[in-house]
Amino acid sequence: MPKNRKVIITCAVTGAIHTPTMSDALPYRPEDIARHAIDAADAGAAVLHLHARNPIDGSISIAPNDFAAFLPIIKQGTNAVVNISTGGSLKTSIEDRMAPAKYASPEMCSLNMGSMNFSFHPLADKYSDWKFDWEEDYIRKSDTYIFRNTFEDIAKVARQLGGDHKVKFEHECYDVGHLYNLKFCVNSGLFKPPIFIQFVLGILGGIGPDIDNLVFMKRTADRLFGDDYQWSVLGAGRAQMPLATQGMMMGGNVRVGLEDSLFYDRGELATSNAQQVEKVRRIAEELGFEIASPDDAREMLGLKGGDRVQF
Ligand code: KMH
Ligand code: ZN
Repeated sequence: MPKNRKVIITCAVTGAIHTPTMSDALPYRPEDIARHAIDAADAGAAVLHLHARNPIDGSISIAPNDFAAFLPIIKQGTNAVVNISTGGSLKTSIEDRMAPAKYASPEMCSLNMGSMNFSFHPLADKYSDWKFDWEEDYIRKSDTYIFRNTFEDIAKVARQLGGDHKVKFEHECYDVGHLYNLKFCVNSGLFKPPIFIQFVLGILGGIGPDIDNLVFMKRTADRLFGDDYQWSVLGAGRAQMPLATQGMMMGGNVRVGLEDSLFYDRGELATSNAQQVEKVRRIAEELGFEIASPDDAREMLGLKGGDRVQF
C-alpha cells in the first residue's frame, strides 16, 4: 500500500498586520502567544511561524526580549518547529529584523524574496472604535509602506542566519518575480536544496488570491527548481481555506493562522489559531492526506533539529 502523502501545516500565530481591535482572539501578550502556539501544535501544526508584540498594547515588536518572553514556554510545551519572522516590521532595517532570530537561532526563519508595496489600509474604514492609539494610524498609513527586501538584504540573511545559524528559510514569494529572485539567489549559492517556498497570495501589493495564480506560481517554481523544493501556500483573508484546500490537492503544504486571516468561516471570526488548524487538518484528512508531525517536517525540510536552537 502506498503511504499517504504528508502535509505540513504551518500556523502563523499573530503576525504584524492585524490589530487587537479587529479580533479579541488575536494574541499579543507572551502567555497568550505561547498558549495559542502550543494549542495550534497540539491541533496538528508542525511549524509555528512567530512574531512578537508589545505585551501592553499589542503593537508590533521585533525586540528580542519580547520573543524571549514566550519562546522558552513554547519549547517546554511542544516539539513543533519554531520559525521566527525576519519580516516583522515594514519600517525597519533588515539588521533589526534579524535580531530576534540571531538571539534565538531557531530551526526556521521567514525570508521575504523581494521589495514591494505591502498595504492593508483598506481595513481602516471597517473599524471606528479602536482599542489602542497606535492602531488606526498604523493601518491607514500602510499605503505608504515599502517592504524592503533587496538582494543585499536577502544575502545578509542568507549568510548570517543560513550560514552561521544553520537556519532553514520559509521563502515568502508574493509574486512570480520573487521566484526568479529566489532562483538567482540559489544559483549564486546562497541557498541549498531542499528549499521551502511559501506562495503568498492576496496581499495588496502582491499577486491576487486566485487559483489560476496558484497554478502559475507552482508551474513557474516547478520549471525553476524541479524536484529541489517543497512548497506551501497561504491565502490572505477569506482566501485562506479555499487556497489551502486547493494547495493540498496540488501536492503542497499549507499555512493558516490569525496572522493571515482572522476568520474561521465567511463572516465568522476564529476564536483561536487552533480552530483554524483543526479545520484545515479536517479538510486534509478528508482528502486522504496525513498530517506531518514536527519530526516529519524536520526530515522533509532538512532542518538542523530542535536541540540546536538557542532559547
Ligand atoms: N503575513 C504574511 C503575509 C514575515 O513574517 O516574514 C507575511 C509574513 C512576513 O509572514
Ligand atoms: Zn509573518
